[in-house]
Amino acid sequence: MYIIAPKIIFTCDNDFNILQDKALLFNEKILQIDTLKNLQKNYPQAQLIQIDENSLLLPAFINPHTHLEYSANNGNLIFGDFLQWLDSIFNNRFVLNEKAKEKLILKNIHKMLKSGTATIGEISSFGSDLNPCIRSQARIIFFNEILGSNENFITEKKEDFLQRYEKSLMQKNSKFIPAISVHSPYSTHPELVKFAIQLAQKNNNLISTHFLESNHENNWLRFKKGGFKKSLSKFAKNPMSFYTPQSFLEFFKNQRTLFTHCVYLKEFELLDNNLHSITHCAMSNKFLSKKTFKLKQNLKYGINIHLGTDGLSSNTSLSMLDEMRANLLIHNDFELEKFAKILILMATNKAAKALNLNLGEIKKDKIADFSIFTLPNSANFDQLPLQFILQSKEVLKLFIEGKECKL
Ligand code: MCF
Ligand code: FE
Repeated sequence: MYIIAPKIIFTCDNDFNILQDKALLFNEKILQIDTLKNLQKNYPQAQLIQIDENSLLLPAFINPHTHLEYSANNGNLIFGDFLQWLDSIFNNRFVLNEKAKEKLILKNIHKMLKSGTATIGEISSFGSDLNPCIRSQARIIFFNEILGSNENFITEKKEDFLQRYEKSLMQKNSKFIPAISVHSPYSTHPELVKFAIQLAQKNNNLISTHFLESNHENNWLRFKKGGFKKSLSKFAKNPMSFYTPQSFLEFFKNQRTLFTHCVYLKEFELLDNNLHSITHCAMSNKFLSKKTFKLKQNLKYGINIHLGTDGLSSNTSLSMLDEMRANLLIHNDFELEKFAKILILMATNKAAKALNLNLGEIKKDKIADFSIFTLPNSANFDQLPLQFILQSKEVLKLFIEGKECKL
């Protein structure tokens, strides 16, 4: 058992309560929150962890959407228009994947840990991220990707997917959670979607899917027209738009799913507030989507919305702090101090709910995933969350399941 006594705690409960001069008693879980004096009196055998006097403790960030296999992108991919980007992905993906060796992926996970992220939702396209993900200190939700629009290759696509998926199932533990990614409605044949969801239901897996990300996808699903027809004709003779937004959502009816992007979603009433959530990737949308996700407006629908960075394929950083700072700049219809609290919850509490994990809050019985940062010199409690986002880059310490990470 350990005790840690920061100056300030962001509990990241729904009301964003902030605690001053309280300490945590923890092992793999948070056991008690009380004054240091009381904890030391009641648990004399617990070891006190030495930290700076002026420190801030908060739940470790959760980034539920990365593409680590694209970590080698260094300007190779075209930003500004989704179909041009997609073309550049097709032309570069094997070269980029070849360059994103285990060492580079581990380096990026390490950077994420340093920036305060303990849980990573990794979209795995090729399976070359499996080893580094297992070897890393992070908690990984490993979303094995399935895609393919040509009906002549369905069997091959299923087999390729199953090989990767089964390999990941063998590694399952509390810090490595196999899951499934249905790439998107424009790239995934209904038979593959059905197949993936059946497997997910059988094995109680989470699903993640890219949905209504770009103007082109919006035109393709709603009006069956636009540039997608030409783009997809490389893969099938006469490409078809398989779904409407409604018919795609219908497949995910009883399935816990993270819908990534949803920039062009209008049918919020078709989402299930208990099982569905939206992963908002503001930086990625800025570069690929043509339009901004209406965060303030969409929060009113009551659906759980959390943050993700997406991969270095459509971002320049995998740090949730950088992503929060980008959100502060991109969405200008919020009151700043309030927005900072909303963003921190979207990187902790809300993401934990989306993934159905016992994380994301500093509360008795939660898993002890938390970070320690230098406390900013903030004038008052209302400014503190905003100044934390603006001033923080790297953790002083990071704990995952109560164990201090080597950083
Ligand atoms: O999230 C971004 C943009 N939207 C869709 N896909 C990707 C993103 N970053 C990487 N990807 C990958 C995706 O996983 O690009 C490929 C898929 O493997 C595009 S389809 C061949
Ligand atoms: Fe993505």
